[in-house]
Amino acid sequence: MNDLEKIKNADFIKDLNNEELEKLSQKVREFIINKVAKTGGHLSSNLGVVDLTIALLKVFDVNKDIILFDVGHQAYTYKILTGRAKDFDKLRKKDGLCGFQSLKESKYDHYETGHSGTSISAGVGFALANKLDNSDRNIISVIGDGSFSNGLAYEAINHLGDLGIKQIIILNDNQMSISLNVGALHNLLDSIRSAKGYNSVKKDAKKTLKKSKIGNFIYNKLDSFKDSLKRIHVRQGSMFEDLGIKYYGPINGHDYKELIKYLQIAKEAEGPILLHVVTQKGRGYLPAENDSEGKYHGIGSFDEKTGLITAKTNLPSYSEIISSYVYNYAKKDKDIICITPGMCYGSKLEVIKEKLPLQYIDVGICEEHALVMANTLALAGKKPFVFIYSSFMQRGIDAVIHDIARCQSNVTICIDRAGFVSEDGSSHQGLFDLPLFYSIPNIVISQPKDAQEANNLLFTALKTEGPFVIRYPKENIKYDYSLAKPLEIGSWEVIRKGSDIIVISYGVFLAKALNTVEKLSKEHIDVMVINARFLKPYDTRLFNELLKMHLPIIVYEESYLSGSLGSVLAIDAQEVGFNKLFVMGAKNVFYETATREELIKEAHLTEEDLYEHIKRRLR
Ligand SMILES: Cc1ncc(C[n+]2csc(CCOP(=O)(O)OP(=O)(O)O)c2C)c(N)n1
Repeated sequence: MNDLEKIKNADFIKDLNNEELEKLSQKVREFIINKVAKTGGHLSSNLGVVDLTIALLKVFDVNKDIILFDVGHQAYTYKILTGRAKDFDKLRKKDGLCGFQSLKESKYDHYETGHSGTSISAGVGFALANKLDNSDRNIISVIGDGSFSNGLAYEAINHLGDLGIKQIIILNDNQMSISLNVGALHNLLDSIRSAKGYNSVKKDAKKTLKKSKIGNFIYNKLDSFKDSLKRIHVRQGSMFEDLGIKYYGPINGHDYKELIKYLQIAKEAEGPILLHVVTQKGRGYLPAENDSEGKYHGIGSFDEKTGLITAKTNLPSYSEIISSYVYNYAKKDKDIICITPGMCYGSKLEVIKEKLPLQYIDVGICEEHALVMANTLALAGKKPFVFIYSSFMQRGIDAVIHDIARCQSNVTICIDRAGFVSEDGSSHQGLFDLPLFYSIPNIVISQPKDAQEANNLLFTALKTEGPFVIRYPKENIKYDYSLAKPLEIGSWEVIRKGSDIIVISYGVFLAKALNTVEKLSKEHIDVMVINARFLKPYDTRLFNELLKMHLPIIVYEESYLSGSLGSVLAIDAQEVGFNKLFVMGAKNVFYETATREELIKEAHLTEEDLYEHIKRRLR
């Protein structure tokens, strides 16, 4: 058993000196690299905050104080040192350790995390409760510079600065979001970091003072002077000061002496305070240190020695396929603008970024802004494509309703990771987008069954007036390229004729349905299969014809049941007195960490489940 696995709580850290803390850092880094190489996980972010986390645990009382990690993806050291090292073999596995901070997992986790930008708001709530309860519990929000670009963080800062209550914000600035960070704020932090301000002033002061005996005395004795250098000479930090939040920085996030000193200052300070801590993403693991793309941010299993990622399949992902088609269209049409809210690597937009820089925009982790901006780009005659994960789309839903749909603008929204999502747990499941979108007027919602249909839908989106959504799951599929054909909006496709029962499905579930149907055909059960590639508007003409066949109909889909295509079809079928339509979809619960296969099984949506369901309806 590794020493770290014996740790029950973090109290022992209080007794360690700086040298021992360094050794602990080393051990924790080795442990993280070793475990993540096997399980996969958020490697680089975690390696960067090892020292900062240990310093936090040294200065603060984890039994009383609240430490909130924004997104929560960088909380591995915190988990290890609060008694969870032994669970790391099951990191991000079913019934194992969550990849983020999670209330259910430990009494040391005080919040449910997974999405970016919540930590300061959540901290304000706890800080207000402190005030009401006269509690001296410290509230510490640790937020990365990528997440700091999120509007939610500023809403909270705006409130906090005005409240003036005690809350500690640690800005963990590693210059990276998933890949290199973007935006004016990033530039500002950049200039603070490299400011001659702090570093050279400190050096100049040292040089000048050390020239004389008395100066030397002053330099050594006036600790407060050295402290104040960090604040006074970094003019840029005044943005926070002007908002009522004390600023200290930049602080070396790998120097225990410096970290502990400033954390102590923060602990003793009155009112809100922000420590700007500079860390190195991927620290201690060369391939991760040298990675500017984001490959080692969230990674599958890899070879610890070489850093090479263990490939599971040679097939491309839907994300790769969609972005390659869009790239082909964008090459020929300068009005196509590809927009990502901080997810270049995940959405596989690297080629577009590199080859068509004028048609590529990364707004940082700002989903609402990405969508509202796309809306006016469209109103101004451009053809924006917004690439966004289903779960992060939740952030932008008002922008779709209030802005895009009401303006009926030509925005294409490519919803990645729609459906069940492996490993990341409840915060990242893509099950809400369809129910959230379905009730929005003026919007086309589609899902391709394969790569060719994805291309057809993208082509159709380009030819269609108004907002157009194409959703696709986190799956690898066969790539093929043939010329795209425009599809009639709302049209479904009869994949297979049959006389016993009808299955309506779409996306990758269609292939599962066809496998089941194949099996049933050997038992002489003849199933009709429909590809409902347009979820909205749907094919009313074909649907009415299906109803007239008076066969049982099963809608088999990868979405929550409430608000799914099936639920809408059931209502419409009932209107005309048809009551043999049944829907197989996800139950209305939060699905936790597991693989896609396990989640589909848990939701009773496997091919076998469909087989049983069909047999039951025919009894
Ligand atoms: C709302 C939302 N959008 C996107 C993401 C995906 N995401 C996870 S971590 C991350 C980068 C965070 O960067 P930063 O806060 O600087 O932390 P670092 O990983 O660099 O430590 C992103 C974009 C998310 N979790 N939540």
